[in-house]
Amino acid sequence: MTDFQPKPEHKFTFGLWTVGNTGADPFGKAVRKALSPVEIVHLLAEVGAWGVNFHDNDLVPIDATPAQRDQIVKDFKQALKDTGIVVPMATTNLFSDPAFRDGAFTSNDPKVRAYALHKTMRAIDLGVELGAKTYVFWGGREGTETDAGKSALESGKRFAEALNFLCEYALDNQYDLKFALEAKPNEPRGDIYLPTTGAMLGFIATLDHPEMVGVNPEMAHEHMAGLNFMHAVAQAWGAGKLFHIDLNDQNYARYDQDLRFGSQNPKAAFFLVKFLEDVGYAGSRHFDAHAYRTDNLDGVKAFARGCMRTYLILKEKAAQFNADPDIQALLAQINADDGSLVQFSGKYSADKAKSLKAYEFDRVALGQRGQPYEQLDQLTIDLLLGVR
Ligand code: GLT
Ligand code: MN
Ligand code: MN
Repeated sequence: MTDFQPKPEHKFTFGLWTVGNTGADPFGKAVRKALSPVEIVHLLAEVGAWGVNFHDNDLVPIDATPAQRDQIVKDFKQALKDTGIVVPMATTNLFSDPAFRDGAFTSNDPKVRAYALHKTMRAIDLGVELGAKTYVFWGGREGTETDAGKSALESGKRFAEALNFLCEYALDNQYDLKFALEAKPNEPRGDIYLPTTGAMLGFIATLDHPEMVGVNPEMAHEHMAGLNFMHAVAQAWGAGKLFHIDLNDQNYARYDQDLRFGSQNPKAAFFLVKFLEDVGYAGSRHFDAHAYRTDNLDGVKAFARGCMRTYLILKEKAAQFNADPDIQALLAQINADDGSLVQFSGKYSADKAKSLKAYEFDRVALGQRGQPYEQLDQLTIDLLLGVR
């Protein structure tokens, strides 16, 4: 049993916008005081995080003068130096300003599309200056409420054109940077384009530099779409595209809740952590969530500590699952293979196809084999509930 204390090697990160969340929502004002980026860096160090991520305007207000920008960046760098907190990821706010009311890269207004590129290039420069190696694109306003006036086909082309431009920009500047696309089905738009991680993976293959672009799947976003998050992550991993991950929680079919990691559906969180640890995912574990609106600053710290603690508890549970003799015996039974049809596995050949077509299967016998998934799942539940 470990003490579940976060350490730098766990690569736990938070966005400035996560622990900095003031609790404002569409129905009510802020309930917590806004913390400065420097205060947030110190808070993250206090709770034991490894890194901090930010949108350009989380750090530098959109209307800051160049002199103000320089001072803010200087103070932020000093806070990073004082605490040892690093910046693994950065991103652009392409959703808050009224200019982006109909999207950024997919806006019907070419001036807005040009401004979105301008803003993103500057934000990339800022991220790289602070050490970011991953650059996230979350197209929160890239979508519609009505399809009467915005072409989904044209929007896809515009989005691709923007990403192609920005890949060239990063290459031209010799930035050591990868892009990670984050899907979300809806909110703030009625429908957001490329609504799932699977859709993003298909889209990436159409880009000019697919090798530079991967995904940033978010647990809550896949849950909003009613999907199994771990399956999406597995597909991304299998494609070599898991460049980043946003961990949080979410009740299915609700508004965008961004709950503390593992707080809503610990079983799904367990299988996710088990997956990441089993395959050896080495990137950031970024918690894109925030404290309940009911809570004050102490609650924000409890929230941040809780995300990391739950991850580490589930990591230990995953190791326990892998070492449990009863669980492993069931898994061996489930995956048993007597090798009698090995000649049909693997790559295609004409001979193989011919003999497989001619082979006589005992279909009824195939249908009689059951699987002990009930037993295995109950052992998993016993383990998660702490009686194993
Ligand atoms: C916003 C969104 C998140 C994204 C952030 C990155 S901003 O909070 O809800 O899911 O990851 O732009
Ligand atoms: Mn979210
Ligand atoms: Mn996110």
